[in-house]
Amino acid sequence: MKEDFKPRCDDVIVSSFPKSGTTWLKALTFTIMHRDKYTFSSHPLLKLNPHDCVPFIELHYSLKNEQYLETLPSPRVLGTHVPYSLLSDSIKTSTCPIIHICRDPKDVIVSFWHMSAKFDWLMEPLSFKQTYELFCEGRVPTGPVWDNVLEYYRKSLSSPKKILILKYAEMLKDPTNSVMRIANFIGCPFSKEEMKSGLVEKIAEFCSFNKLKNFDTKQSEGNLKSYYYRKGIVGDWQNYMTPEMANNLDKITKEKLCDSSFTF
Ligand code: PAP
Repeated sequence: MKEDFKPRCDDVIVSSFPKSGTTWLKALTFTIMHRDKYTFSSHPLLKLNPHDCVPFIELHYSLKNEQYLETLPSPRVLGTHVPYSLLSDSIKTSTCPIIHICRDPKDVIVSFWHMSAKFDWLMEPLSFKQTYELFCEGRVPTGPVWDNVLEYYRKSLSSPKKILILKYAEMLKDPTNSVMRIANFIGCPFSKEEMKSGLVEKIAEFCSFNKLKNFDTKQSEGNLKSYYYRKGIVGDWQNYMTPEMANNLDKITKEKLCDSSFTF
């Protein structure tokens, strides 16, 4: 992927550390970008998981099925969990915008642990404590969670037109504002007429947790709904971590972020 992938100039890339809200961001970006093409009553997301509408670039390379990406019509929305430093130069130097979503590592760990338990055919299930410890050590897929967001964050400071950072908790508080920010960032802002018609709110509602979770989508083996929709809230870590575990992780997070102005 690093050597071979060539973005198109009208691609939009959504990036994230796993379990940070990727599915949601994919649904929002796809719906915003294709709002002239699909009505809500005949929308692909009614039948397809957002991950089937917005494929992960690296997944198709790992399956040796990268040609699939070429078959998608423009403009494409593509996803990646790859850290910024490992992205291809062709993506970094292209004009295509990157939207990065991030989330409090405490909630990421909980979400990740629930997801990993579903992969018992691939790996021995880990206890929550084991998962927590591996996260604290940074020994997790796609690298330490702090480095992942910091790489994108630092780049967004020097190239604000290239990278937009969105925070899961802020998006949950004000989803319509997030819809507007995404639309402005990818260069298709809402017109006055669209805003008056309530389209921004309708898109936020269409991509809300309860809506996406309950659409009667086709469930392929690799894309079961239960992988991507669980609770969709902020603060579920309180049901899994002792105050000591939470304080310890917050301390590590603070240390890792101390050279930056970034907070989750
Ligand atoms: P992925 O890395 O496997 O693609 P990702 O979509 O990044 O997963 O994260 C899944 C989390 O986003 C889940 O969080 P939870 O386990 O704490 O519940 C999932 O519930 C949440 N999520 C999915 N869709 C939405 C949505 N529309 N609004 C808010 N949260 C959502």
